[in-house]
Amino acid sequence: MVSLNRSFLYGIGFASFTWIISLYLYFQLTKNDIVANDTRVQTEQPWHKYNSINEPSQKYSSKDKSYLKKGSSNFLNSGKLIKKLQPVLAPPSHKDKVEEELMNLGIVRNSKDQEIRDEGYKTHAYNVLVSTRLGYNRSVPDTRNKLCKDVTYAKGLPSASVIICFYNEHMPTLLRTIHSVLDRTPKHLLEEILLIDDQSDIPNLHEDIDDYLKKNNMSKVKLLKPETREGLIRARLFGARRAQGKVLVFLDSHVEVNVAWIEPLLSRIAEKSSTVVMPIIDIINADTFAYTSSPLVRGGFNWGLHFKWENLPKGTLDKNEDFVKPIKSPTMAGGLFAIDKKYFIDMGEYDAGMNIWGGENLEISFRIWMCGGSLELIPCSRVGHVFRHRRPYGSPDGKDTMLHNSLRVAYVWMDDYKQYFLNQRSDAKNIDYGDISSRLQLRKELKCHDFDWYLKNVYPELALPTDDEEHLKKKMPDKFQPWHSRKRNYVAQYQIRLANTSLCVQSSKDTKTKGSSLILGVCAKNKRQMWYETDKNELVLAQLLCLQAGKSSPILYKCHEMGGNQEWKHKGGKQTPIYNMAAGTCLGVSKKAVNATLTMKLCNDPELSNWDLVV
Ligand code: UD2
Ligand code: MN
Repeated sequence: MVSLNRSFLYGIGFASFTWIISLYLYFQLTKNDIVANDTRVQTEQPWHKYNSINEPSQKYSSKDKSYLKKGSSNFLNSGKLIKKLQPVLAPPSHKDKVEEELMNLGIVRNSKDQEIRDEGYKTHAYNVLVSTRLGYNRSVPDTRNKLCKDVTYAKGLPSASVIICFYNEHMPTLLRTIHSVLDRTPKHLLEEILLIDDQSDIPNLHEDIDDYLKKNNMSKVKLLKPETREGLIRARLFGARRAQGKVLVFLDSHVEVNVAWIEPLLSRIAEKSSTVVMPIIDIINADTFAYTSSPLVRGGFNWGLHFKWENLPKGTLDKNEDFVKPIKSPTMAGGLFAIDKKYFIDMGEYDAGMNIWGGENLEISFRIWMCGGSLELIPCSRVGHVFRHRRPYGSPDGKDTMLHNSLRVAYVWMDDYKQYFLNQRSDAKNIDYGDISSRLQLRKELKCHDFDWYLKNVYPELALPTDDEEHLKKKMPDKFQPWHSRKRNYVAQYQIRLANTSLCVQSSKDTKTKGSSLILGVCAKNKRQMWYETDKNELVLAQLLCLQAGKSSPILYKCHEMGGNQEWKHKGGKQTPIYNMAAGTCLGVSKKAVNATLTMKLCNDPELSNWDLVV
């Protein structure tokens, strides 16, 4: 106790001492530039600052003026200091921003970085360079509707077991998933995190995770491993059967949960144990790890039995309160949901005859609705998920497990409607989908509605292949709200000239040809050289196609509006690098000559990667 007090006093003493020094430095620096200090802190840990929960917009919109509004404007508008301070306190100009970006996350500094990045894409299908550099505890923008902040939840919510199964997940990404849960879940609501290693074969991955958990005393996290590779469906079952919590929460192994994510889920289950609830799945860009808000969309499917996102039926979001209320959804995406543990068991858990990946999400969705439960989206609960462009693993026997699993869904749950699926999949004829008798038995015991009931009552908007035009018209038009405005906002227009030359970037073919490369041409004011910058940092040639980073060279491609390889940062004016964060490299050229092809280069060669933006 005494020694504790003493060190406490030393602590205060030390703190005061550093405080005095800071004051001294403050006065010294005022003579020059008092906020330089501030800026330095920002640039050393840039993500710390711009991913801060309260300032979500600072990172991705270089035109954002919110920087000015945050506390500094009054100070700026008064006193003689203003002239001296402004350049530093002003909203980050393109210059500051680019320098920040260049120094951080995505940048490929050398061939070692390039190798890590390339290997990472092969094994994980996302940018591990960025993910590693983000660390384990970044904050994410609070993407909830403002009204969510006023909602209060009852005391005594049930506790949850969070079940995360993984196969060959990238360790820092998995650890960030775990830390986000530990950091943003009230302790008393988190019974445990069950990590199910589905026989990953990355050398030492299991041991390294185990070590990390032990070294950091993370006793709430239990690392388990089934004896064989089970696939995500049976791996989740393996976890669920060992869970101690009252509610099971399933998550993928590359997610980050948002502020107050679990309370609204648990609260809804506490109200009614037969509701299965899902957070809104926000988007973590696989190339940049940018965290962005998802619009409110619900789950549907098509007759190939593929899950799809779709707009909410008209009228779902009429009033303000509708943005915090549960929203019914015909299906779930599969990865992220919470369910009462007893209800999960009574309802027949998962179909353990399903392998590796696919189909289980529609199976559990149909089952919940048809057998008396309901499936809801909870708008105040948000969890970001890394959406990859491809799945980086297959099944051990090379079989199409999605087809195998979908056949089980069709034969157990879809009655005569399964024919629509089978008509689409002629390759399904001779596939052995295993024994489904116990699942048919379950359907009988639970006295479930038939599939016709489901379509009429839960998903009347789904078009049937037999619908005539009139039916289709009734189902489709005006039923859905547009949630994605396609209007493009141009903020600047310029030619891109290689610094100290009279050569400008132009399309190698005409401006309409998708996939064409870029070359240098003698600067001339024609549309093949006219670039339009959008508010999403896209560079659109002649207002038609977007500049897109490739592995070794950029191309012109249809604008996809997802950032990443079509998002370019520069400091404006003259002598600027043009940086693509997804690629981690800069726009460059192999030589200073007419017809030289544009390439993606490390950003450290000003001769061949500095540009003037000529208005
Ligand atoms: C979506 C779901 C996913 C699952 C899948 C259909 C979301 C966000 N994700 O695909 O949860 O429902 O649709 O089956 O809704 N894994 C294993 N063992 C395996 C294969 C995968 O443990 O053999 C793990 C994997 O590491 C990951 C999870 O299962 O944590 C889901 O796999 P995914 O991320 O490849 O699936 P995703 O998001 O494409
Ligand atoms: Mn996933």
